[in-house]
Amino acid sequence: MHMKRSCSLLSTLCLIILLSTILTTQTAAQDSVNYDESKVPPYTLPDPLQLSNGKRITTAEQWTQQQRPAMLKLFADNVYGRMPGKPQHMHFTVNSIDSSALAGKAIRKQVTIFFTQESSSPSMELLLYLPRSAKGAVPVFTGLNFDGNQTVSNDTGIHLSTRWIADDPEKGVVNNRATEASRGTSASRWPVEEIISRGYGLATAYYGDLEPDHPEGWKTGIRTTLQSELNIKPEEWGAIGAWAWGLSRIMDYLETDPSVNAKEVVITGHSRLGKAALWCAANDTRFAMVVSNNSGEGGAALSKRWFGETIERINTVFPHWFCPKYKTYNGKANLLPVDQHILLALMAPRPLYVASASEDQWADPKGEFLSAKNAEPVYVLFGKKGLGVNEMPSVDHPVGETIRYHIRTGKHDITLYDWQQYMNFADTQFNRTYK
Ligand code: GTR
Repeated sequence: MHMKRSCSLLSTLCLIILLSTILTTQTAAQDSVNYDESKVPPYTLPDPLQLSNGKRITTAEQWTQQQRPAMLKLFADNVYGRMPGKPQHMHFTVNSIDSSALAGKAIRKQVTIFFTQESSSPSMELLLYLPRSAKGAVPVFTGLNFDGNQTVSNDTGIHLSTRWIADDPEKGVVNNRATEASRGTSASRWPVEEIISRGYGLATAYYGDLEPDHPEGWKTGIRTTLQSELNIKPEEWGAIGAWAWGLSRIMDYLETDPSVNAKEVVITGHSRLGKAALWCAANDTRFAMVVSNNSGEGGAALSKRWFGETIERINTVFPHWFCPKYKTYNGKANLLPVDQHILLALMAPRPLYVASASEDQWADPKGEFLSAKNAEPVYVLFGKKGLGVNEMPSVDHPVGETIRYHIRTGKHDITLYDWQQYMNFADTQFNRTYK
């Protein structure tokens, strides 16, 4: 009797231990981050050339007419949410022009992009530098910045952002507001003088003008303030969608500025803003060239490859970035009908540069390379060559023709080295002669 009781007690205990082990292993498997190449399990990537009826496309026309819209919709439905169009009554106000900025080398314009016809309406502040010596309209690099326009240069003529910015006293952001001390704090990421001296313009805006980057940010950002204007509910898209949408509004302005060659605008972005740049360029083919700098998970990196950041981690730490449906793929990347190589393929046939950094394992450099590699078949439809190599190049050795890739030595960042490669690539693509 006694024996029997202790036996059943023992088996209950065993069962409890077994169950809790299963549970913790499961949570650990989903939560854990893998940095070991030998532990990457096999995965299957969806074929960008395969139609939903199983047939394969073989021409650029089929891609453009059928497959491209279908793929774009899969990303909207499952990853980033719906992308609304241009608001009907947008308008621009040029607030200041300085024709001898940066020691006389540049023209600096500051423009408010109003999203409705009201001048009290939601808006974003655009900072535009143009080379003063330019003879005609110039090609322009554009991208959002993390901490306000005044952080990109020590140029004291830049208006201080008045919006909410994540606190960072060391970078001059106190009580969520920019102070004078914030000027130039991101200058290493924006080599304005170098860009200007190579004959390019630079257009940038603070991403928080569109949506402050925190889980409650949507309440004060455009997903709320423009919901009736754009006819979209806040939960139909995410913060990355809102930032991407803002990049298209920058293009709307650039198209109106005669100093800008709107046919040669390069969209760029670092990290989360690289994700936004890719999603924008997938939707908006007015951008002539696309640059993804260390954009990682939800950007250039493959999601189905278990290495570095995962869908579950990104959705947990940044619940506001993607559409709600994306959370259903937490721990289930294999069920996603797309992967990020198809997002990269949506850039075709436009020149695309994907860049990683050797110490940025979180963003999975190899996953970014493989994603670029697997976008190639779509470029081939257009008669364009992609990377031209099958293995990752060594550090600081850019490769590729219409799709280019490098892995830079160093940390998660955007540096002068990165910018130089992007400008070299743009020179080639736009037939410019600077050397
Ligand atoms: C990280 C995030 C990455 C990347 C990065 C950044 O914390 O996990 O996906 O977006 O932030 O934007 O700097």
